[in-house]
Amino acid sequence: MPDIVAIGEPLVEFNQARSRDPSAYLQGFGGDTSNMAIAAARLGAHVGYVTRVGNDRFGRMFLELWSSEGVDASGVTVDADAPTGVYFVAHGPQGHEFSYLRAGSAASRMTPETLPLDVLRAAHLVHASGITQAISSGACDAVFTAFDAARASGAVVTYDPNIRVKLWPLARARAIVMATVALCTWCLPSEDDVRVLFDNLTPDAVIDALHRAGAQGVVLKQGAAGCIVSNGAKREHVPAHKVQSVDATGAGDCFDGAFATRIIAGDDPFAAARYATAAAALATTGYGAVAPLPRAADVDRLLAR
Ligand code: KDG
Repeated sequence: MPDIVAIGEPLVEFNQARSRDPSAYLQGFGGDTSNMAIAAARLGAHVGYVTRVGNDRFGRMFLELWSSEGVDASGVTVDADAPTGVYFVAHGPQGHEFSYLRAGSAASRMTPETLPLDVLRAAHLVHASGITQAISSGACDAVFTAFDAARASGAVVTYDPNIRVKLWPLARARAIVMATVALCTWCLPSEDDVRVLFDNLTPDAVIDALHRAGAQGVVLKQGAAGCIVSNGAKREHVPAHKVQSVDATGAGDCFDGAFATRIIAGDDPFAAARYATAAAALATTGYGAVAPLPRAADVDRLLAR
């Protein structure tokens, strides 16, 4: 049984190519929690993924991808009546922008009843995101059930709010995310997330608020500025590495996968965050969410630089 289990929605990716033709898209793979699982697998963790995919070409492509990446897909169900989701990435002056074709997808038909509870109960770390919760009320309930099961068996719970305002009403997003923060061992928000959750708080005030809401630990991911790690007793800023970034899609997911991998391997959270910061920097050096995810040797090389 896998040590780390992630739950969510995989999306086939069409990423605008940086060619002269803006209508050219490169096909890749995405979906924040699938990205996280693949990142962790590439960094040496034993990872499983829980979702539903359509009985279609894209669903089969994901099953092949997870198999080739060493992600255990025994928690994946093929749904004969709904498609695998898709998203498009466009690149503009404000960075990347996502458009989705995911309403009614197979993954959105997850419910607490469809969860492989045996896989979740055996895991040492369970991960989900606000995107998993935003795709449907059944999937949202499934995250609460999975986190309850993880907490009952003493597993680490990692949670990335990854708030996508296109996917759910703001008031619901804020309410669900803050209710979930109360359940997590490690809350892993980005600066974009905290801008949606709080009005104009300093990073320290954000971390205080997340601890007050019940998070045992917080890592505030600050992109090119690195991250701030707080275990409740101690706080540390981890600077980012300078790399030639071309596309930040999936960098936060890579951080989550690398952080989970090192926590399960026994690192303290500050060392795990240093490692994850290096892994996330490398994830920005190529296009797409999955293709540039680094392997352990790449991260070791950057850390040694
Ligand atoms: O973090 C990258 C993800 O956002 C991307 O792969 C697509 O999961 C995705 C989403 O729903 O935005």
